[in-house]
Amino acid sequence: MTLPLPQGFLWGAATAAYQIEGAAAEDGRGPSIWDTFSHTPGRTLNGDTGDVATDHYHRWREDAAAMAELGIAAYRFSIAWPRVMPEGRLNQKGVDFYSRLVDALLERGIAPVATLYHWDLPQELEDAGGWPERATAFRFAEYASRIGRALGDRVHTWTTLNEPWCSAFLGYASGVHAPGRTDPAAALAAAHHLNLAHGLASRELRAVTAPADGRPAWQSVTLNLHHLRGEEEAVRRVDAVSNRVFLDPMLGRGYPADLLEDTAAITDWGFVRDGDEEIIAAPLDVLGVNYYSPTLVRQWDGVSPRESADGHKAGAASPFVGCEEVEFAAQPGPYTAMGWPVDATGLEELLLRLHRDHPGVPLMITENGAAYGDEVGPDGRVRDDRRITYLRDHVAATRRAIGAGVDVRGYFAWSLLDNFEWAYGYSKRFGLVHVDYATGERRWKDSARWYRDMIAEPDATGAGTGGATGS
Ligand code: GBH
Repeated sequence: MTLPLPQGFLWGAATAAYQIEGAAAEDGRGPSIWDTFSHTPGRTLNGDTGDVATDHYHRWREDAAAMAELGIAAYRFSIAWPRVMPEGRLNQKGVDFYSRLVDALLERGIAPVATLYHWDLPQELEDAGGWPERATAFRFAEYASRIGRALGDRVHTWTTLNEPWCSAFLGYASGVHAPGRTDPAAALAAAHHLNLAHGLASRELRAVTAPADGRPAWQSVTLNLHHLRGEEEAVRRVDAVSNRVFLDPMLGRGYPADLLEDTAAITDWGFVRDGDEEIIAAPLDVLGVNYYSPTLVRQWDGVSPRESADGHKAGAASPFVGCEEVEFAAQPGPYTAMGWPVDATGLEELLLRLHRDHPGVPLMITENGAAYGDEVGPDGRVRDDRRITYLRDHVAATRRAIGAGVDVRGYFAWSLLDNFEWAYGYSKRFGLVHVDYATGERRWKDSARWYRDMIAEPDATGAGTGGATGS
C-alpha cells in the first residue's frame, strides 16, 4: 500500500558553497575560516582544501542542466558570505554569480532554496572574535538584508543557518571544524549568537523579500537534529545540548531550564540579554531537518574506558559540552564510508517526535544521503547500489511519517555532486553525480538515474510507504 504525497512536495538535491564552488580567490571573494583552517597543516585529511573543489563556480551551467535532467523541483545551495560581503562591503561580482544561478534555476522550473550560512564565516569576523562574539550576529543580519534585497524577488525558500550545532560545537568545542577552537564556554556563547543571528536575519529577510510570483518566500533554518536512543538521563542531557538548545528558543520556548543547569559549571549564560529570546523566536514557515544516522547513548560508569563511537575520538575534546558522564555507544551496521550506521527508522522516529513536540511546524528534509566508495567501473558506470538502497529506505521512512500525519514539505538528497567533505577532504563521496577531481568531469552514478526515476514515478521504485522496512 502506498499513500499519496502532499501537493507541491519538493524533491530536491543539496550542496554548499565551500564544498563545491572553488574559485576561492576569484572575483573579489575574501577568505573564510574554512580557507584558513583547510590551509593549516593537519586540519583536513591529506591537507585538502576547497580552493578548486568541483569548480562549480565555472561549471554551474552544466550543473544546472544536470538538475533539470534529474527532474528535481528544488535546488538547495548556499551563498558564500565571504564572496558576497568580503570585509563587510557588498561585492557585486559575487552577488551576480548567485543571481545568474537563480535565474538559470528558474528558467528550468527549479525552485531556489538558498542557505545564507553553511559554515564559511568571513575570516575578518573570526579575527574579531567569531561566533562567541555578539557583534557577529548583527553582521550576519546586515549580510542577510543585503543579499535578501538582491535575490528576494526570486528565491523560493530562505534558510538562515545550516546546522548551527556544527558551527558552535564542532567549531569551538571539539575543534574538528573551522575555526578549530576547543573552548566549551565559547561554544555555548557561539550557540546563542547563532540563534540570535538566525532571529535577526529572519526579521530582515521577512522585511525585504517578496517573490515576484506573489507567493511569500518561506523562512527557514536547518538543524542537524540528533535522533537519540538509549538511557533516559543520557538522552535528556545530549538532547538538551544538541537539539533543544536550538529548537526551543527558535520555536518560542526560550532556553530549556535543564540545559542551563547542566552547563552551569561552564557558563552562567550571561551572554543572553533581555529581549534576545523574543528575537530568536522569529516566525518559521518551515523547519529544515538534516538526518544521516541515529545516536545511541548511555551513562558512563566512570571506570571503564569511555566509549565514543559517535565521530569524536576518545580522549579528544568532545562537542557534547556538559555531557562528561555520557558514553556514545556503537550501533549495529551496516555502515556507510563515514562509519555511520544506516537506519531509516531513525528518520521516521525523528519526524514523529518533532510532530509531537512541536505540532503545526512544517518540516522539510534538507539533507539525507550516504558516502560510499563509488569507483568508476571499466564500462564507465558507478554502481552505487548501497546508496540507492539508503535513499529508497529513507524516502520510504519519510513517506511513512507523512502517512502518520507529519507535515513534510520536501526531501533533498545530499548531495548533488561529490564534494569537499570538510575535515575528510575529498576522501568521502556523497554525490548522486561522480566528480573526477583531476579533470572536473561529471558522471552520473546509478543512484542519479534511480533518483530521476523515483521523482518521475515515486510509487514505482520501492520507495512507497508499504514495502520497504527500516533497515
Ligand atoms: C552535514 O553535516 C553537512 O551539512 C554537510 O555539509 C556535510 O557534507 C554532510 O552533512 C555530510 O557530512 O560530532 O560526534 O556528533 C553532517 C553533520 C555532524 C553528522 C556530526 C554526523 C556525527 C559526529 N554531522 N555527526 S559527532
